[in-house]
Amino acid sequence: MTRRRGFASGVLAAAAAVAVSEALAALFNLRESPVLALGQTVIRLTPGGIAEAIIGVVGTKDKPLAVASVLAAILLLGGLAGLWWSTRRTWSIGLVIALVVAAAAAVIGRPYAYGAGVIACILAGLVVVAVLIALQPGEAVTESGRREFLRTAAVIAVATVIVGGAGELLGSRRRRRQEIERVRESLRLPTRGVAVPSGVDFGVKDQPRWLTPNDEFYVIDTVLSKPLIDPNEWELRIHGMVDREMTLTYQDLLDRGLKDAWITLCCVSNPVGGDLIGNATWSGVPIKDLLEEVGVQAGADALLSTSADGWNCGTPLEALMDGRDALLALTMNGEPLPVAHGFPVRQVVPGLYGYVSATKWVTDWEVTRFQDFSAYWTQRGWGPLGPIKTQARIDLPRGSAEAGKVMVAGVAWQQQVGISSVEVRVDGGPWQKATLAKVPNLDTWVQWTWQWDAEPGEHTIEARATNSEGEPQTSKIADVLPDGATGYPGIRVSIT
Ligand SMILES: Nc1nc2c(c(=O)[nH]1)N[C@H]1C(S)=C(S)[C@@H](COP(=O)(O)O)O[C@H]1N2
Ligand SMILES: [Mo]
Repeated sequence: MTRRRGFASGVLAAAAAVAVSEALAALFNLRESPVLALGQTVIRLTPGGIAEAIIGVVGTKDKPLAVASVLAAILLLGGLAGLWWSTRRTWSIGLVIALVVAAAAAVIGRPYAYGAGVIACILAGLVVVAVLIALQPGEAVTESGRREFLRTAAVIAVATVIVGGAGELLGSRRRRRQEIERVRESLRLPTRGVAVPSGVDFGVKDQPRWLTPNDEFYVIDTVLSKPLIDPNEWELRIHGMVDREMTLTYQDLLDRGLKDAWITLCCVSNPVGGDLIGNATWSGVPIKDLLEEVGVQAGADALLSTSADGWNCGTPLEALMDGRDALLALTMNGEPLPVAHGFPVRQVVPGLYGYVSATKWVTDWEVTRFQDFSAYWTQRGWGPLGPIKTQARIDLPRGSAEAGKVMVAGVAWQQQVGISSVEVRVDGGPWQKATLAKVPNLDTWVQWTWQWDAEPGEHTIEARATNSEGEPQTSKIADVLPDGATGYPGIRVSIT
């Protein structure tokens, strides 16, 4: 095996691996292929100054450039693995494993992490090894060996193109997505939009805004591919312990009129200090009105809602009918729901974690009893009821700051109950009252700030919220499983 052939076989192996991972990404309908995840990670890890310099040169071509650099790096490293294959087999395999691990880490590090993405990375690694074995069977350099090499290489190159092309064709889902996106964008729904009430946002630089933009809103669900539902075909079937079964269309909902509400939605998997929480304006039909229309029968205590993808959850009827803004929502921040957030219709129920209430792409309602079913997450050990716990988060400062006046800022929430105060303490010292911003109702998070006279050194800052019933959040540390994390949020800051 010549060095040139060794290198070429590695480049080809890497190209085949990329084609396979792209095709798998299309097959699994991944939001991002491993190559894209790597590209995004490269962008994220590029120091701000360098990124700015690059953008200064290439302008908005920085994203394609990042992807192209990742591809070039993969092919080059593949070449290296090919070069080493016959002489330094362990190095070669180590390099392939390192690449697979890096790609898998990039996939996992992205907000839309899917197990299938990791599988694609591993299969891509196996493809590299398989191609290297095929191209470097280990015979001496002979003229017939050269011909054999070229023949195998040609077959693999053709296979690579076919697999890559198949990935493109599998992209039929992409067309469907574009189609649904067009329908979605053409909808004009009566909604208040993104109006922000006055006094709710301090406007502190670098603090997340009180109203979370749709494209920054966390996305949590179990689907490998988001359901693509045409609102004209959408239906919600309501049945079970009801007096009159009913099937609703999108137009039926519009005809009933939409109600707007600001509601903070939180994931039970949000760790203390985490960002699986967001606040938006939702508009939809009150769930209570619909349940009253169908007539809930005596003895029922749960609404079992199921989405187009088969996920389900049980919500206490009490929470849906006690008059809170529990909505069958059509819009989010003044737009039709984004596909990732449940287009065309989802539920939003203030005061409950999403896993027991916020069914996206909802298509079926069964009025029933908790004792008669076990829903997706409760089958997996999560609590059946899922009320929101009192919690605070510290957003600022991040990492380090200069001595002197330092702005400590964050949010606190307990939807349906409300927050009456937030306190902050430094290095375990006395609790000090933070200033709260306004809130329009009990259902959103509240921003808080506290001016800190920071002295040089390493410090720990903690916060705790007290709810409107005078109950402070517990200091007891609990894991997210089974029904939500507790404990004071804390950050380490180095003051210079
Ligand atoms: N169909 C469906 N709906 C779902 C889920 C899901 O996995 N599938 N996850 C729930 C969970 S756990 C949460 S926290 C919220 C998240 O909503 P978001 O992705 O719009 O932020 O959706 C809920 N609705
Ligand atoms: Mo969640």
